This record gives sequence, C-alpha cells and structure tokens, in this order.
Amino acid sequence: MTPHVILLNGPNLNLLGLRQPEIYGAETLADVLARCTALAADLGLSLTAYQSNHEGALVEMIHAARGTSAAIVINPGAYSHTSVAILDALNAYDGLVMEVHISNIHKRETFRHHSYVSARADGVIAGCGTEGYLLALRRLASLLVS
Ligand code: CA2
Repeated sequence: MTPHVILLNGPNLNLLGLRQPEIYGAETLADVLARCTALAADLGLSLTAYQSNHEGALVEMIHAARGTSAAIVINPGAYSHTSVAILDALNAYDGLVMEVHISNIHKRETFRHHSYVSARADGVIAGCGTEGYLLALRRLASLLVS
C-alpha cells in the first residue's frame, strides 16, 4: 500500500513568495506544494497538504493523521518556538515526524533556536530553503518505501 504523508505548514507560511524572499525564497506555497506532490508520487508516497494560521487547527490536523498517515512533515512556523500543544499532539501520533524550517533557525534570533517540536521529530531540516520539504520526503521514502 502507498504510504500516506501529511504536509503541515503553520502560521504565515501562506505568505511564502509574497514577502521576505531574502529569508524564505521566491516560491509561493502553491509552488512548493506542486513540487512536493510531484516528488511524492515519484517516490511512491501519497501526499495531502494543509496550512493553518491557528494553533488549534494544526493540533486537530495532527489528530486526524492518527491511524491514517504513515508520516507528518511539519513546518510549525513560529509555533515551533512556543507550542507545547503541538508537541503534545505529535507525541500522541505514532508515525514518523519530519520537522522542516526553510531558514536556519540557529543562525537567527536566539528565541528561534529552540523548537518544542524537535523533541518529537525523527528528523529536523533547517536552512535548506524550500528544498527542505523535498529532502524530508526523500528521507521518509527511504524509511517507508521498500
Ligand atoms: O524557517 C522557517 O521555516 C520558520 O519555521 C518560518 C517561521 C519562523 O517563525 C520560524 O522561526 C522559522 C515564519 C514563517 C513566516 O513565513 C513567511 C513567509 C513569507 C513572508 C512572511 C512570512
């Protein structure tokens, strides 16, 4: 059976490509999702993507992945640095978790250096631009597709 992956993007990532291209690149979220969907199909994964600016909505999307998805790729945005609720939801999820940050959070302000989600993530990618999402999918395929 084709392993299913949920791609979650948190607050403000709907603005990708529209503001701050020097930090987050010129691609829109739609561009990124198109590349991820095509790569996932090539790798033998199916993919569903969601974006929300609301912490509770992200928690509910993680709950919905329980029992239906083999893995979650998540860029929690600013909630990375604040959200115990998202960490708790991921701790209640039994599949693989890949955390992606477009920028290198360790090269930025000190408040971005800690991510609650990293305590649960099976892998963390930061500073690889939007290519980080594709790298996360490649890692999941190597773990899930035989
Ligand atoms: O580097 C990342 O991917 C971040 O998760 C992005 C978050 C930031 O709070 C984290 O520290 C690192 C911010 C996402 C905001 O995205 C925008 C994209 C374009 C224009 C404005 C915001």
